[in-house]
Amino acid sequence: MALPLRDRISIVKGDITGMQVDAIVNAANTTLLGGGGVDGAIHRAAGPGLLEECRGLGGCPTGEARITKGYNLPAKYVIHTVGPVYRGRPRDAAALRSCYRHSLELAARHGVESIAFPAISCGVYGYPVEEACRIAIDTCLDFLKQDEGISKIFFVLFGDRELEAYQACWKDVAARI
Ligand code: AR6
Repeated sequence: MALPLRDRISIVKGDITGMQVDAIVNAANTTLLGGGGVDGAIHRAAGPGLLEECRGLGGCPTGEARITKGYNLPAKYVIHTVGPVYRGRPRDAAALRSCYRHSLELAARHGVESIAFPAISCGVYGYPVEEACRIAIDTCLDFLKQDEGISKIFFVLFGDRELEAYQACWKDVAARI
C-alpha cells in the first residue's frame, strides 16, 4: 500500500548530485548543453557521457522536460527541465508548473519511484523562492494524488533561505492534507 500522502514528500538540505534516488531533476537551459548552478554541478558529477547524450537531444523548450541516463551519479536518470526566466508574468507561473508536471510525467513513464527536485528557476533565473516553492509543492502534491507509481519526492535545497521557504510552505500545506 502507498505511503500516506504527507510521507511522500520530504524537504532536505544538500547537494542534489549525491541523492540516492531513481531520478534527479536538472534546472537546465533550452540548449541542454550545461551551464552554472545546479546544471554545472550535475554535469561535473555525472561526467562527460551526460553532455554527449544531451548533445543528441536537440535542446528543450521552456516548461518541458527530457530524460537521460545518470552516468556517474548515484541516480539512474537525470530529468532536464527548463524553468522560466522570472519577469513576474502569469505565464512564468504556468511555465514553472509545467516543468514540475512534465518532469513527473516523464519520470512515471520510466518507472521512477523516487525523484529529487532542486528549486527550479530560483537561482540565475530569478524566481522568488517564496512563490516558486508554493508552485513546486502544490503541483507535486496534485500529481502524487493521482499517481501511485512515484512513491517519494524530495525537494533538495542548497541554501538556508530556500530551505526555510520550502519548510514553511510545506508546514502550511501539510496541515491541510
Ligand atoms: N544541489 C541542489 N541545489 C543546487 C545546487 C546543487 N548542487 N547548486 C545550486 N543549487 P540555478 P535556475 C540551487 O541557477 O535559476 C544554469 O546556468 C541554487 O541555489 O542552478 O533554474 C542553467 O544552465 C538555486 O536555489 O538554476 C540555466 O542557464 C537552484 O539550485 C540557468 O542556470 C536553482 O538555481 C537556470 O537557472
